[in-house]
Amino acid sequence: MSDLLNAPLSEVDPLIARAIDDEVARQAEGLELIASENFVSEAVLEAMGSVFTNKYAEGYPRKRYYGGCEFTDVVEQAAIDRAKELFGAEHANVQPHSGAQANMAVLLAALQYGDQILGMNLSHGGHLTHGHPLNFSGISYKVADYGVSRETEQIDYDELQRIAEESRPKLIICGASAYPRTIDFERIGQIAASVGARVMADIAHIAGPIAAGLHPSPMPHADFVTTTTHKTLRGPRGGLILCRAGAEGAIAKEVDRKVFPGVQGGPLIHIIAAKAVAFGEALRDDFKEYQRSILANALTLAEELSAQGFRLVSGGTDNHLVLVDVFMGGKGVTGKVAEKALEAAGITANKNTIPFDTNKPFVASGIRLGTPALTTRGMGEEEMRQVARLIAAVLHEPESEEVRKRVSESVHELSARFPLYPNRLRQRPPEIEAMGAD
Ligand code: DSN
Repeated sequence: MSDLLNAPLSEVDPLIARAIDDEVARQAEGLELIASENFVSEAVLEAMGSVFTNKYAEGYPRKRYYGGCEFTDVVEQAAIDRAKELFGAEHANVQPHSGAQANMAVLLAALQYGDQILGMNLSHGGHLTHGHPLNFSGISYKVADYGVSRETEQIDYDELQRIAEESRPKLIICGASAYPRTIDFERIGQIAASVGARVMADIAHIAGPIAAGLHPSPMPHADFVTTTTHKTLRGPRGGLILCRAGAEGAIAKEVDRKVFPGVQGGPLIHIIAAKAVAFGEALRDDFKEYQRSILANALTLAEELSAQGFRLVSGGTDNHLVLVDVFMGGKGVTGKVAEKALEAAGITANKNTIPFDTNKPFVASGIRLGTPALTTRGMGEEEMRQVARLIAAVLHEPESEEVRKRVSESVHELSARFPLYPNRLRQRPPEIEAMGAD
């Protein structure tokens, strides 16, 4: 075992070592436009790969069920303090393994089984955990849903008020995974107050712009704020809950209890270490500049796609993502075809339903494009115009091998100008390299 303990991955498990190397190459050589993805720093990767993965630490700093938590407490307390500072929150729980578990803990803290909730419809940009019938949220609670207006394809707040009055929810869930416009958290807070509901704002997609002060914060208007940490926030894959402490810390305690022991056991301290590093990075001045560039890039991408003849859902974007109607009532291609054709040319995006979609979710009429990852690589508005033209070339002739080849070459040239993880790329030992690409 001692030999195994100290041997490199390439010797212990060549299959996995090679898959990791191939993934480094895929990320570096392609164009990543999935709106919920990003590239973390080497520092975040280092913290994630640290020996904290070995540690059990049920409980919270200074109140653990296991010994040996001295340094674990340093890490978790730093993550908590930095998250609070970043979002101006009274309380932070940094233990949720994912956004879904953060949401589950909040629903358990705020509701009784069978209570009425009101969430945004998934096909209008919401999220599974906001009340979808196949998700715990839809299984455990009575659900009413709201969406966007047919004309503007933006949230219809008057209609939301009407549905809230009709359904009398205990909790209104706002936030979205495919909504390109600013969310009026203040208005949602007013609607909730008018019907005696509480608010959970899931800011997974827009946590970065909010932290940078470039999107209005839900903190003054929501009882609970949840987010993932790996999207615009550019941290490790995980979740976070923010809330008021409440009288004598009662709300904070209830949330903490619902995370552990409510829905989770031992926290992932290596991930919490990486969250602390990412929150520290987000507190730096250059993070604001990064978020500004994400938004400017999304705007440019949207303008150029529009110039290339595509219809943008809601007419444009205020945030990091663009929802493109590639089907255009049958004149174009489905989202499914678009996703596959783009992938074959080295451009990664995901098919997405659009509001009032006539295609099924696995086919979909749209694609969702986001700029956080390419912006991390240092690409700017000129590159976004080029990316939009490459996307248009593929989608105008999705079956053409020649177009695909030409676009692939441009993708490689463009990605090579903005290196990603250069110290990880192609560092395979000769015997792994000899296994070839197939
Ligand atoms: N899967 C995430 C996204 O892509 O937006 C949401 O959970």
